[in-house]
Amino acid sequence: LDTVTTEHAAWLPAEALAPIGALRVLVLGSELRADTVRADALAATTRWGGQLLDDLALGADVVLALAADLAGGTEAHHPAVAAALATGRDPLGPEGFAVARVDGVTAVVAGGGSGLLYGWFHLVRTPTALRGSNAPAERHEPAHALRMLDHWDNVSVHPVMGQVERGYAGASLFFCDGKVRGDLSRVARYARLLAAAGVNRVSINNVNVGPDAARLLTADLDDVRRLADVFRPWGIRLHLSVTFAAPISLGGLPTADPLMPEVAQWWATATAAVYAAISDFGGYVVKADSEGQPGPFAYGRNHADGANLLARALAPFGGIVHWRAFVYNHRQDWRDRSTDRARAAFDHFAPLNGQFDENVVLQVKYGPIDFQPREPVSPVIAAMSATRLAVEFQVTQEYTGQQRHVCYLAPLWSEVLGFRPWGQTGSTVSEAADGGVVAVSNVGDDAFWTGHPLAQANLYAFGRLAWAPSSSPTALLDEWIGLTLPQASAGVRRALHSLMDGSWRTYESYTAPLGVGFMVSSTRHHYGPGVDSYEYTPWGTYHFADRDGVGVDRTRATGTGFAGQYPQPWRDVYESLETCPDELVLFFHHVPYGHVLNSGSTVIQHIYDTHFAGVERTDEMLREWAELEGGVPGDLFARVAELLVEQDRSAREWRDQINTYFFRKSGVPDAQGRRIF
Ligand code: BDP
Repeated sequence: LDTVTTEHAAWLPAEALAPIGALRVLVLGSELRADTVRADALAATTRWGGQLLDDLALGADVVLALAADLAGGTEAHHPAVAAALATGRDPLGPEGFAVARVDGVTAVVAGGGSGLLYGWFHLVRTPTALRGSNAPAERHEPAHALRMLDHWDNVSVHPVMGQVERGYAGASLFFCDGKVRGDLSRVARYARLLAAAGVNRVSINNVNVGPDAARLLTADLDDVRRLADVFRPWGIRLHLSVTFAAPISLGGLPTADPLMPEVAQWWATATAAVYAAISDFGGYVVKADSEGQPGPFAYGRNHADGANLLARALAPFGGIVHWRAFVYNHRQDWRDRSTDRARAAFDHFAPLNGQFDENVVLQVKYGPIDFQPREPVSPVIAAMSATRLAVEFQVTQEYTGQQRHVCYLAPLWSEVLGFRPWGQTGSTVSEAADGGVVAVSNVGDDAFWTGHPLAQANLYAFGRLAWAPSSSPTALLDEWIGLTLPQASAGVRRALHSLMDGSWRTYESYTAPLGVGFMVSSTRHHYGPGVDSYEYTPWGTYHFADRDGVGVDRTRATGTGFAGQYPQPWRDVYESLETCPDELVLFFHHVPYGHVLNSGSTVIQHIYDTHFAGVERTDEMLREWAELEGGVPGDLFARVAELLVEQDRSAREWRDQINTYFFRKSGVPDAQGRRIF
């Protein structure tokens, strides 16, 4: 029996457990080893089922047990344990657990060490599971076996991108001065944080692999092992981003051609060395033939050849290669309207469906372009029925306010996960993503972890949605608020909820309109408005605004044909102006400013109205936050207050530039006569 201390806390602050108080916890874990589940987290004691009743007689409030340890029939156990055991006939998976409360005892029965840990976190965030009357037994299993965070951390500071590419929370938690940190105590706390959210995989380095990072695979393996050792007790396996050119840059071979036997041999040897150091290593993440990264195209090979090369090196050890579908030509001729960046991933990958090895996971960004606040779901997801597939989100807020703006993204991810690419009777994106859910991390060495303290909610909600994709984003927000600010009054919690809940749509309202995307500043690294920043560049994200209209014609009839990459019903829904949802109208169609949306408003008036409303809302958010002074910790209050001032300023800048731009292009005045410039 062990008394729980705050050291066992789940989500951020140590006081998260305070409302729970001292509990006597009995852990039955004959199979638990220190390397499976952190010993001090679960205070593992070895007890066999036969002794359980006696132990409970000593007065435990909570019992955590591995199903395999509960010998004998249910009658041999306390009714709480028996009720948990009776939740289903199938054995619990290694991460699954069942929980029940009977006669003042709460029992968690788990399928494996990770399941016990997740069961424990479940109790911490569900205080009613620990107090009061009997509660019906519940069984919890993750919807996705793979719930992964990708870090875009550079080992050395990159001259343009800094230490963390698209990182807005300080420097890397893992690397400092060109190598893995000596002191990994903060990483251990981070691992606990991720486990509390349900994340079970991390890739530690940037998909754009610099020379220092490339060496993690070989010369610096021992340092990678140290990191893996820190993550392992929390049920988290480590992955590495690798460069496709490694056989040349690290191995000294003249080629990285995936069909050359010496190249395959090099990968096999390097991979065997990785597993000799880290037996539960997760696998490789690869960005190939994209934005300057090397890949199979250089040798006239396709991406199945490339992915299978690495997959075969990993297969003997049970490893996976996450092969990213983010492949497009960033040197296109902007005057050539027949090229369309949105088409690229489908054009490259759909013909390869069925050609990937079983341990290849094709990692697909949720939209066809690049993590915009509003995009249709990528058609690649529906095109790869015979390929394992992971959907990729961006928790780091590259295009959604860079952790200076409040932008709670769970509603966006939830919409994507619940979208049905084959129509109402078909599966959801979440169901199609049999290779799991992946996101780019938003964490750094910042004191609040995420720069903007409220951006923590995105990290938390990502993990929870990956575990249970049909969770309500609103409920997850409350869960995060409760765990993060356990001392806050109900009024403060409500205010915080109202500030954050609609913030993604607020952000959308004052930035690029109606799904057109990418009107961001290129010179300021995607922060703030840049109305024509990308319009005449080869990167290929255009809005085509002129005096008559705006939007990208992606129809089959007259445009790039992108709409035809969807199965029915979506190809027709998007093709037709009548049925295309308003929020995506400029993604799929080029329309006159006077075009009347389904909402009844014209495109130009919609632009004016949403941009004025967006700033009204950020003004209000400033006022709402001011009222929370004293209700939340002082450092948190000050940091958020300062950032809300910046958000409000930036929202005004967006409003003024977007409205002025479209007023000058169209010459159409605001119907309400507001001052535009
Ligand atoms: C884009 C980022 C770039 C990343 C790229 C990727 O701007 O920094 O390298 O995505 O996903 O959104 O590889």
